[in-house]
Amino acid sequence: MAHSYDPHTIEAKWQARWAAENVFAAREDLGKRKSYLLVEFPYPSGAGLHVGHVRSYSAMDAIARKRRREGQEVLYPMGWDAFGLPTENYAIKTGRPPQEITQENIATFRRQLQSLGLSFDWNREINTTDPSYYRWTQWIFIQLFKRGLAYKAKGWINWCPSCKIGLANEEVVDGGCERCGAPVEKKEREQWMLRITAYAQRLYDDLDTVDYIERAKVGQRNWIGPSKGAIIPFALAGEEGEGKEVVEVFTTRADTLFGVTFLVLAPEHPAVERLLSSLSNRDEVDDYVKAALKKKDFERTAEGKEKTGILLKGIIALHPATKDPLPVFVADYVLPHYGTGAVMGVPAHDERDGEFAQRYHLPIKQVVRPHDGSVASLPFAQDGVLVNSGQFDGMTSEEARKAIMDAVGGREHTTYRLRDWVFSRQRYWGEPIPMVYCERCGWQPLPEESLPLELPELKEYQPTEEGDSPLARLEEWVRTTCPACGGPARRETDVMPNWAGSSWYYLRYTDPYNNEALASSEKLAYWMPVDWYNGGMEHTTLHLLYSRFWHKFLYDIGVVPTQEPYARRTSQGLILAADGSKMSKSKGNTVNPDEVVEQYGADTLRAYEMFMGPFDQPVAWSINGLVGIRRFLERVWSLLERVEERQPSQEALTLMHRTIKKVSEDIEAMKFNTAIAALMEYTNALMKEASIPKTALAALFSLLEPFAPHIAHEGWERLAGKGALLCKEPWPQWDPAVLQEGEVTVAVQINGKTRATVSVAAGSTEEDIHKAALAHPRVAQALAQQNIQRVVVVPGRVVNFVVRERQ
Ligand code: ANZ
Ligand code: ZN
Repeated sequence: MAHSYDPHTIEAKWQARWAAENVFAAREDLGKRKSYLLVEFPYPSGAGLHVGHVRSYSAMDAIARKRRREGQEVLYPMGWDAFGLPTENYAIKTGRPPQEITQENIATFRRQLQSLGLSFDWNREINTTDPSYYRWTQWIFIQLFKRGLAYKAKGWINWCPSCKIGLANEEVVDGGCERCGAPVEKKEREQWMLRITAYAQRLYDDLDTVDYIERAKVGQRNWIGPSKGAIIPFALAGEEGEGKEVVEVFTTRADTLFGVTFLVLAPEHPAVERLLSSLSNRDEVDDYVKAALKKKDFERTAEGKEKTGILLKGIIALHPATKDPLPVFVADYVLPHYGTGAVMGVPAHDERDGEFAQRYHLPIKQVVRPHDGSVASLPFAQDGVLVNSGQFDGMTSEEARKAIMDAVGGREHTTYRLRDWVFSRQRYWGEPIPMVYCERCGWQPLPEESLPLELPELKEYQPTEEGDSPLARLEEWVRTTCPACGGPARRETDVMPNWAGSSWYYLRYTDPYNNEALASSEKLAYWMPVDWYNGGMEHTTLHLLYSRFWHKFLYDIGVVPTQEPYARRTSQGLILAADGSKMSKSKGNTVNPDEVVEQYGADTLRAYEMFMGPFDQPVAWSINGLVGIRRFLERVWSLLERVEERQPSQEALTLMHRTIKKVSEDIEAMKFNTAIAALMEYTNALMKEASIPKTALAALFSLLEPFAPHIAHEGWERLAGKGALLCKEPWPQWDPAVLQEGEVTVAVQINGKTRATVSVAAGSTEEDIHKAALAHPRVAQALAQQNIQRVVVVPGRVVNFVVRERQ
């Protein structure tokens, strides 16, 4: 066929035209409704673009293209989250500068994205490794520091001995390094920390104000994990009754205080080290503590794992109400960084304490019984009525929690599972932390006017043997003067983690060239918040939470106009390999988008990824599916040969309006697969016509544009005349009147007896008629107790449910 569908020519032509006319540039037009649509910017790895990126980006592109044509001012930007370990590891291996490797990878990613015809506003491209960008990342860090939200602390960090890097808790997966899988160890180190816990409650509460996919909300809530309880002081004493110190415990069950028969400290609890000298078994304790530090949290707390501990000989605790002496243990099932790192042991009501008491033959004292007076098996972990609790007997757990807390000088406290954010990496390829240390003045931020503090160039990117950043070898860079007193000082050599640049990037897109501020308040006022953010579920607890934290902080200091960065969050499902397994480079089962574009065309790839299954569900790659979409586009193309200037039939017109309605609604609901199915149905209906009415075919190209923009533009231009530009045309409207006229009434029968009538669109499929009938309340009720054996549909007339009565 002379005019056969040739995606390569068409795609190159339209990409060039869109770029030349800058058609996707976003402007701050106050007269228009704005729509800020965001997708997660990629890490430009050496592997190139993944088909998973394409799924997310094509989906948002469909929405962006539709909304522009509806008259909205759309910002749909793209950039590079380019600091990170893989590039750095590659630099170590090859000796080439990460800057250079990054530029190459970015060039590949940009070319790949542009070959897909995504309607990004390329004028706003950003790159987190560009000094003009990370200048503002450093600026934000200094603001955090000035307000006490960035601090240096010695702590036990997760340490990957193979990557030689400190890891955040969330980067430890099943006890192994998220990147290389090596078993993670504990190491004590000075680290920069960000006090995200200061925002824990707001991060939790304000989830109620945003529209996030439910599993992202649940994920964040669990991650923040607030737990309301009380802090209760226990005085420690030596053998002779001499006072030692006061240990505070965190408990959610202050009502069980009279059931406390021992006290437990985490091995890392600071009191343990202070008490060591007064213990008669200090060696034994010391050994236990050292062994505990080697274990991972999950090994210490795993359910069913035998609880171990060591009695601190020579020390007792005093029960705060009864003043009875209680034994004190260290035990590794108590974690250092939860609550206060100390627990009151209530074996009758807490499972773990119960196991521990059994193992060490400690008394078990029941102080709560069930409300109904029944005998409870221990441990009894529910609320109930107090017994054996002196003046508190007879109170409910609820009442007693407050009464007992007040009686012993306790206070209310909420503990969070969320930890402060480890913000140091002993590596090179990250933002330099703009701080210097002066013996006289302590940690001082660099003057803001001096930013950016640029990453110096190196010859060697390997961390030092001690696990310090390679920057530590640059003595002449490290040595500097104190901004406060002018005396000698040393620069911080740690760099920021790879989550830093992505914590505020969506703000920079609004004003990417600003040299006075991270973005102007006018631009921020126009564009913020992001109206719709789509990305992967794997970023729910890290990136999404970190960026919400920074945003709230920036709001507090008056930099951004909204409390939340993202009004709405959706998530695409994973694309799996053809056999349903996870795609991975090591398994060699990845699909290279370049090859698909080369073989089938960008429109086929894009439309296929939108058609492959429900957007939020995982789905396996299928060559057959891909080929099916290519055939569909060829069918659409072939319709051009039979166009005629004529009025469409009533039936074709009805179907056209029904398709406009369906596609419009489905795009906003991210039901891209059913939108494309409707376009296929419409195409098949047109195929049956002897000639194709021009308006009907124009509507098809118009509706196809969000999914397959190149063929749609080409088809449109052929119908509308040379130079016509579909993306500047208004989005088609459906006419409710046409849809009404096109309705037919169908009788709904049960075993041949008419029970109701429903009206459906003319030309509805059997399935649609079936569904409409079932949705009728009278029919639904009549069928509720029945076994449907068979459904007979006479399109446009009758639907008959053949049923057998249930026994
Ligand atoms: C006494 C008690 C009695 C407790 C009882 C529970 C039931 P959630 O709900 O997860 O916040 N706990 C406190 N700090 C701990 C730590 N650092 N390591 C391990 N366990 C710790 O759990 C709160 C409960 O976990 C606290 O309440 C404490 O045990 C324990 F019938 O105190 B409870
Ligand atoms: Zn100084």
